[in-house]
Amino acid sequence: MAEPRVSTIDGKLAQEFAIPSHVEEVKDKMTDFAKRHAAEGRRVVVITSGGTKVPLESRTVRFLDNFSSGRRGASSAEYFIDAGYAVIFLHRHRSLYPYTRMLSNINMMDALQFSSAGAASNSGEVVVNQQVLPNITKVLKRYQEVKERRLLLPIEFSVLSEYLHLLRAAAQALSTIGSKAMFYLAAAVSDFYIPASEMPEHKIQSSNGPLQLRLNMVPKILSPLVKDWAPQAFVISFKLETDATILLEKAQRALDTYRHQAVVANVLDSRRGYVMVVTPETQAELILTEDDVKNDVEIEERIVSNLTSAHKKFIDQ
Ligand code: 9Z3
Repeated sequence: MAEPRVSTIDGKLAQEFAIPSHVEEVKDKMTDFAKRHAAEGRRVVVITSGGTKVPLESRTVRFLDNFSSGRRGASSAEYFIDAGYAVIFLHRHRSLYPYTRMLSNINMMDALQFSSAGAASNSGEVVVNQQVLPNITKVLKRYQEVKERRLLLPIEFSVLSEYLHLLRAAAQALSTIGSKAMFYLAAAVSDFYIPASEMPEHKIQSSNGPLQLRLNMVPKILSPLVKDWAPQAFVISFKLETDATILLEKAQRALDTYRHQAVVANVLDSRRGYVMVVTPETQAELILTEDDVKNDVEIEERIVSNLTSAHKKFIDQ
């Protein structure tokens, strides 16, 4: 049998970005996860979330980071599960996580205490204190149901090379379920990196004077993902700008270039209350009103609702 075609990006990934040792194992896990859920009639979404780290030294002391709290990815994961999807959550280590994000303002040590029986001696059973109990119970119920039904598969990355290889593995794993797969690429991914061959091994010395960096361009991974790795999947990228006037044009340009299904376009400062979902034919503005905000409505609920309907149409066609 002929070898599969190796695109230049596949070659570049192998040469310039360290391959994580567990990538094949993770790919098998993702393939099993996708096939099991698709067989049970569920659609499967890969959500990328959080920012990538780009190391400046191979024994890394310093790195460049892309900004993202992970809230968009984590909250979207919950809404996708509510909509009947199974979720592969490819996220930055220690960024916000589905369900536990709702408890992230609680200090665990303040939430726990010894039960009254052991209180005097500071021993015995540890219980959750009454102030946070209702909140924790509510989140725990949802979390445990998701765990029992095995609807969430978490995969972690920290550095850009891990993100790139794991995303490729996810795309290949989900190519087994065709159009039932969705990619929701909300992670904030670096455009620049230092190739392994040009990276100093040891800590850069400040005694050598001011530091000048020359960074290479990261290969545009969306292109092989759409064309080669998961050509039947429904693919959504995110476009982040700080200048609102160029947002729509940049989103449309991305659609023209990569020929995927939609771009969710947002501006850093207003991203919690306003996004545009841009497709080759349509532009939908999703806006939270003051009342929505008062009622704790999150914009991710609207984004996910818009995209799950579009995915259904895509599959039916
Ligand atoms: C986004 O635009 C996400 O919506 C945010 C979410 C990162 C702004 P938070 O995690 O924020 O809730 O704090 N993600 C994509 C960002 C990105 O890196 N886009 C690049 C670009 O726009 C590459 S596709 O050029």
